[in-house]
Amino acid sequence: MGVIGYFGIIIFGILAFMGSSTEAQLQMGFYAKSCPKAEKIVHDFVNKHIHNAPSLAASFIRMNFHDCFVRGCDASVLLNSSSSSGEKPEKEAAPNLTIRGFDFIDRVKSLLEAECPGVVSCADILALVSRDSIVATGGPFWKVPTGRRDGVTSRLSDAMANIPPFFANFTTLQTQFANQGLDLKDLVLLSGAHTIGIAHCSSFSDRLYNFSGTGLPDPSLDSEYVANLRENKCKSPDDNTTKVEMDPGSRNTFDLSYYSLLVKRRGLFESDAALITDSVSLSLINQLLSGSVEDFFAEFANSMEKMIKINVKTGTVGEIRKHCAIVNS
Ligand code: HEM
Ligand SMILES: *[C@@H]1O[C@H](CO)[C@@H](O)[C@H](O)[C@H]1NC(C)=O
Ligand SMILES: *[C@@H]1O[C@H](CO)[C@@H](O)[C@H](O)[C@H]1NC(C)=O
Ligand SMILES: *[C@@H]1O[C@H](CO)[C@@H](O)[C@H](O)[C@H]1NC(C)=O
Ligand SMILES: *[C@@H]1O[C@H](CO)[C@@H](O)[C@H](O)[C@H]1NC(C)=O
Ligand SMILES: CC(=O)N[C@H]1CO[C@H](CO)[C@@H](O)[C@@H]1O
Repeated sequence: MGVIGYFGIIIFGILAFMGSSTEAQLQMGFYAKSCPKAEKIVHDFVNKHIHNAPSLAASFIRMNFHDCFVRGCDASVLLNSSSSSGEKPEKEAAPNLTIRGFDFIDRVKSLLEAECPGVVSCADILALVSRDSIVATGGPFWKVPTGRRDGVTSRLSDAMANIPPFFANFTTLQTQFANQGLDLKDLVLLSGAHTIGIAHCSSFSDRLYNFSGTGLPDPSLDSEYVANLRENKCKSPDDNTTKVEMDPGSRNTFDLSYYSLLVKRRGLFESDAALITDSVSLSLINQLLSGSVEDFFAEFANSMEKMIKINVKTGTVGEIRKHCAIVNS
């Protein structure tokens, strides 16, 4: 064997050593040995029950987003209260006010605890339920490698600091995504999830009635749309109960219409409208609009696959919760 051969072996050895000594990573089918039916149990439950309440798919993908943006994808969003501090949990942060479906996650968890106690994390369950429910309701598929472990802390203040508010401008959005290792393209694509689901008037009524304290509507929101929403939906500035489709007419369909609305100045939140205030972002939107839904799905999947890896806890970090709403004692 020549010198190069020996070097090759040494380098290979070093790489192999580094590979085994670095922290455990997520992998496809992490539970293949420890709980072989885990992913099928989740998939079957979702497919059996999501059709009774298809609007939950929107809530689950949003829950997944909120989870990953706060302390990494560690199911902290599911906790009722923090074990370590007297502080309120993420769930009670204003942006979380309207997340639904916690009981659905709890039911999946109890099936998995019955099958293989203490094995499947709530963080993985949430990531799988989010993906499976979107697919079951006609949306894009993305890969969900597993092996996440659950966190033991959930703080309202972390949620407030990391989840972009509905009034975020472009700079804030870009910064908050960059803080999570996500770029402008991810911002534009993941915001595309607003093609499904609903919002409460309180998330945008300042744009209809009193924008920035001017006493007038937001001039960047299409005036016909403003009139329509004021007449038919959010009839008073302090209505905080009425729900509005974010993508009227196709709130259940994962499609490109969110982006069509944006360029018609009909994005519902300031954060949606902000995406056409930047030229690079606007050109990404126009590119999406000139492509097919399949192209959008593929790009969306890439960004989701990045999002669901944010700061994951693996190996021996964290725990496998017994109940998704409470840390193990
Ligand atoms: C870019 C920053 C984002 C902001 C400022 C934002 C803000 C909001 C707000 C204010 C609501 C309505 C809450 C309500 O009034 O009930 C909402 C709903 C929703 N968001 Fe976002 N969001 C953002 C990004 C995302 C991302 C990344 C996803 C998922 C990948 C997502 C998925 C959803 C979905 C599906 C709904 C509808 C929920 C339902 O129907 O229950 N959002 N978002
Ligand atoms: C968590 O809180 C919710 C609502 O406050 C409650 O319904 C649920 O029973 C709690 N779960 C646990 C396990 O304590
Ligand atoms: C965006 O919002 C942030 C935080 O509210 C603010 O500090 C900043 O000046 C705003 N940027 C622009 C360009 O309006
Ligand atoms: C609009 O908001 C400003 C500042 O919050 C407030 O002083 C003013 O009274 C509001 N105007 C109306 C018409 O509600
Ligand atoms: C909703 O509005 C009502 C009446 O304006 C108010 O009493 C209530 O506290 C509001 N709820 C929230 C969650 O802001
Ligand atoms: C149900 C819930 O989580 N409510 C809380 C949401 O956030 C608001 C404002 O921060 C709190 O006042 C609610 O108690």
